[in-house]
Amino acid sequence: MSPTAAVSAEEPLTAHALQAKWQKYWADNETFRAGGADDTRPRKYVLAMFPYPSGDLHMGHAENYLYSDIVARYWRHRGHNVLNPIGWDSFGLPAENAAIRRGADPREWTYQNIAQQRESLGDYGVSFDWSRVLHTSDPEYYRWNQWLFLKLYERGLAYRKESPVNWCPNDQTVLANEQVVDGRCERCGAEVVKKKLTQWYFRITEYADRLLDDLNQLEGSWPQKVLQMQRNWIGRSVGADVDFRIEGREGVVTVFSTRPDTLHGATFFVVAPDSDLAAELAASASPEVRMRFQDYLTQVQKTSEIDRQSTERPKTGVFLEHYAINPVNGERLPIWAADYVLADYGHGAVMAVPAHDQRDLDFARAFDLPVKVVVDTTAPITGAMPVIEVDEDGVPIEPAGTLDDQHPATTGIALTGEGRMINSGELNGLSKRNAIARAIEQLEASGNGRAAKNYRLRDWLISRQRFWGTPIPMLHTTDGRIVPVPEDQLPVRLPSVDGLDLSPKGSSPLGAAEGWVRTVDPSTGEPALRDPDTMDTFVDSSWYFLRFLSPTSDAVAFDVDEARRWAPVDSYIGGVEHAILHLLYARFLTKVLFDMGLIDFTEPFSSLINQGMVILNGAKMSKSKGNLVLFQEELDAHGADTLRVALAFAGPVEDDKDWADVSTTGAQKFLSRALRVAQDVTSPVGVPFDGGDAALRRATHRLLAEAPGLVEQTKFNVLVARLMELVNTTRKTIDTGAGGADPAVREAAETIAVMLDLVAPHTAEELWEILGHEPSVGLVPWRQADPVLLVEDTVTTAVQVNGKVRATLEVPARIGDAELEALARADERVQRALADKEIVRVIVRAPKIVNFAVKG
Ligand code: ANZ
Repeated sequence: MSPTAAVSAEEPLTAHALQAKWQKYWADNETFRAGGADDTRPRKYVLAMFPYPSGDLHMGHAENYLYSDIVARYWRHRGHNVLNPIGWDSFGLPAENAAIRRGADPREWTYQNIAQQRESLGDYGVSFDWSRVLHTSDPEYYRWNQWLFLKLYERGLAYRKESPVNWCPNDQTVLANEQVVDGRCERCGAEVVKKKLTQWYFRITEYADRLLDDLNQLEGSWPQKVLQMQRNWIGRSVGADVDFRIEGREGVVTVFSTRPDTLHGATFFVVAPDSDLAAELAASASPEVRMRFQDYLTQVQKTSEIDRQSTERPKTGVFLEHYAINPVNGERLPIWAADYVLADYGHGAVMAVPAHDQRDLDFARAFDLPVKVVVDTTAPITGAMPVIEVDEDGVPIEPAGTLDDQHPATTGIALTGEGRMINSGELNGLSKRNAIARAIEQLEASGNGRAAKNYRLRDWLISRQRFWGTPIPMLHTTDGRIVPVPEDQLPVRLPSVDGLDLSPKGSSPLGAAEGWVRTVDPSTGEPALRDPDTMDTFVDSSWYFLRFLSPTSDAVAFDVDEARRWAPVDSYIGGVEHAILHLLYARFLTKVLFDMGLIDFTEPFSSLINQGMVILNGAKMSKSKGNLVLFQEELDAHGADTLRVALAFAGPVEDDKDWADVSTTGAQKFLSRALRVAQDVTSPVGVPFDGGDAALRRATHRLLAEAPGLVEQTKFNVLVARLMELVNTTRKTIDTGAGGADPAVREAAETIAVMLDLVAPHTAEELWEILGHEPSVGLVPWRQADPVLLVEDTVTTAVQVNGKVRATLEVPARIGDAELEALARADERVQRALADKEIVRVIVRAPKIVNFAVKG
């Protein structure tokens, strides 16, 4: 063909022309715009975690937005009014760091990247409602972060305190505990140190119980692994606070213990070396101990929390020459400073019970401290009758040994199991569980303690000393008061970056924006300074799903009626890297908004889908390794539909997918085959389907019946496999059966077009048009399977015993060998024929024959 020849009508469109054609149609017709308040269809809110605009999209995004698109498209076909919005999580350090490197404005970098990502997502054919786009770095959005902050402040849930914080010396910023991985900054890898600073916090700990208990609502709808990670992160422990006096000191020192039953077994007392108490006690010790303590403290401050808790490290510590008095028996317990006790958990001090706690035992053995057993774990605890266990020959099994054999001081293994109390006064004879309850009663009665709970969860540190974030809407007056910016003065906009030095230096660059930071206290007219810190970007993403419901409102953060209609999110889709923080914060804010009476639900995401990663040759892709597969490049090379089919087919949603094993060629062939099938249909639109090829009709209806379950259980790869099968079966019928005129062929081709829309929407629209229909296929309802066509064909099987037919059975034509054998064995006539005989061999040839060879 000459290069100047016009494209003929028969020549198939290239993938890119197909994309352009249908994307224009969708945009012009706003095909995927969510229906408004008057839309009576049931609603579904489908949301993929919104992207951070750092450079190009990668293959992880390709996967994420494909899966959410499959779910969104599916519900439209099922007659739902679907909301599937997109926005950008566009504040944060990478923009600021890029701006520092290039001396540019973080805004430019951010909004350029957003434009590029937006184009890629458009090219990919995702059915977003493009009328609702939001960017968290727009003042129209972050204004509501500030509003939320003020609401939390009013409720006592936002507060300021001085405390040791995680400090990244490289990024010169504070990090939340969650952003410290193995003692290093999650972002840059620098070793994190502790620094005392005054910071803003959200009081998430006040919601700890609800955050934990409400996870039960999500059982079965969230991945088990994520539920467990949330539970561990909150880390509720139940036990008692016990008050100890210290000899020669006023007042009491409280310890938290999950095992108040073991109080009589306490043989020493440990305080965190970096606690105020340790410093106080060391100060009144001998000069030698004071020095030893100082050296030890210096060493401890360099040790990460993870290492401090490691059971592998030898135990270290310093005796502080002081004694605590055990409130239950008056015993003197030597007080040690040791790093396995953490300053900011419980009360930063423990009663050490080496017989029943492994850490205490390791310490006791290292420093030769006494070990006193108070729970006999060899004693039976089930009732008065000892249970004698016997082995399979009826010989009694030797008891596990006596307490002497198992003494922790000799074995080095703490006794942590069930047992009966000994050496514990009134508690003697009780089981561990009853003894815990009894010990708490005694502590409460004597005034020496009380029931208590403890959480691993800490309050959420939200202030950052950086530019590219939401300014905290608070003012500092000259007389030292802190006052909120009145709501009607929001947003507090970020100043221009001109003239500001953004490089990290330990205080916020905003503090140097003279014209911005100097203002007046609106209630007095006196001069005041703005708080120069900005908010952690996790604040932005903790409520964005609500903003999508009324993204342009300048009257409210979100419209409460819209929230009643749409929220909570029905399906939330994203990577498991957000299993803890983002989800926990969104859950927290949701509960706060519920308490404010603004929403009527307490969990933001009714179901959660976590996708696996896209890796390359077994390795995680990363810029630094230079093994990145770029989304836009793949899109340019293969076209959206091929890429989408290849990814959907690559494996189960939650599994990692190795791009090296993904076949775009296979995907592309499948799509061409589907197109040819549609082109070969010659029957007219509207032809009645009954009377066509029966086998093909059954295949079509089997898929109609099976597909909803496959999508709802996120088995997208199986759905693609089934579609491939149906395309092949249809091809065969065209080639060998009644040809393209058979109505069953049209029925199959139309079914393929409508289902293919989930994974390959451009091709599906084209199929639908070729088949003579009006667009959009994306809104065509999925047909119901005809039950009559689901009844399987049956055949007659002969069941023989030594070659003689003993029974005949009607069985499904597609039965497997094992199933058929089981049916044969269950038949009464066969059982009679087999009675008392030994079966030596069974030959099964499903679905026709079963033969039992027997002896005797
Ligand atoms: C006495 C005892 C006896 C304990 C026993 C355990 C077993 P979880 O379950 O993690 O909450 N503990 C308390 N505060 C601590 C701190 N700041 N740093 C390190 N350890 C601390 O652990 C609670 C238990 O950890 C508490 O119960 C306390 O030791 C210790 F047989 O008290 B236990």
